[in-house]
Amino acid sequence: KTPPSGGRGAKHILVIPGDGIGPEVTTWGKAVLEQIGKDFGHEFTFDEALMGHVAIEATGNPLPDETLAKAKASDAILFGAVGHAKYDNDPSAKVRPEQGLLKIRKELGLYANLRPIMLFDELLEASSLKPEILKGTDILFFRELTGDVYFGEKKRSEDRNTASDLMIYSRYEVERIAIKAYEAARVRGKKLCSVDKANVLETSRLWREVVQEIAKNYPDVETEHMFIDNAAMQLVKNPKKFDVVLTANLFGDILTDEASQIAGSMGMLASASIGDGTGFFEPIHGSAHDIAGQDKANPLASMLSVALMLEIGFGLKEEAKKVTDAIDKALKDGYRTGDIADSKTDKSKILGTKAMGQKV
Ligand code: GGG
Repeated sequence: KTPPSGGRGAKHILVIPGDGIGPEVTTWGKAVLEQIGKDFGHEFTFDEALMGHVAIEATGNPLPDETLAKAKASDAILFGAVGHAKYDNDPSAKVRPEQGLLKIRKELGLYANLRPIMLFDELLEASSLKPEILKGTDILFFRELTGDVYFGEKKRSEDRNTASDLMIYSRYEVERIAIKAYEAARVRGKKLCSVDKANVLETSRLWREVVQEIAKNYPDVETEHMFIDNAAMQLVKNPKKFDVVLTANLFGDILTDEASQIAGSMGMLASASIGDGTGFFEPIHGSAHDIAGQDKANPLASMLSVALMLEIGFGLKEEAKKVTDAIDKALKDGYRTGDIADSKTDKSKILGTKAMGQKV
């Protein structure tokens, strides 16, 4: 979406804090938007809605109709996280927080989940990988978001001893995300790696066939096809070899958690989900109930999600850069949350969620 009058039109943002650390981190994402609004003279208006465990508790539904209606009427959505340990330990639970997230993605037609692996130089030491392997890594994942085993039919036999999740993709679903990924590759490093398991899975054979067809329209982009097991290994062995990575829902979910270790922590990775309607911006991390309400969560992924909202959602590049520059400055000044601190961090500069948000 391009904002009217040179980026000065009013934008209505729905904040869905969700569960666990979601409310703590989205507070700081929203604060970034308010500050950018003041600095650049943009008008951002806000509303809030329930999703996940908090919505189940309040209404019995992980995605209440009111939330969906508000989401459809907004210009962008800032989301925190969903999940609760209660459901993880109860496999028989029929209503689960994650159903809200999957449903809103489907309802809004958010089929492309962009997950940039941005490496701040100051965090090279915080990573589990060697700095010389990491330096210069810049990857943009395209995770397909509305297909795969997440949405295929789920079954349990009558005796409850056999279970199945249908992995299903259509040509159209692969085509539309492949085009989005190739368009991005064209203006980035002109390299695209499509990740699948075509030696075993029929869905992956369709995936590869479609990507090969789309590739013909992008002769300027170098295409590589890689099996998921090899990609998982290459990602930690030689992350610099990747530019745009295109993959399915399940593989993308797993690979990007792995890739968060390149950036130093799950608390550093933001995402943008785009497609047919309103853009949806969220950190890739979950609800982290073990640290919820303790002022320990890293708010930077939520703030970086706002940078993606500004750039991808509203076309406000300068404003987005101001956000990433402010985060870079806080890190250069030595400030860290616990998840990105290492043995060399000045202990007095290890901050809680609130203090880190204020520094930025
Ligand atoms: N902010 C991401 C989040 O809440 N993740 C929890 C979750 O269940 N995610 C499932 C998914 O991303 O497919």
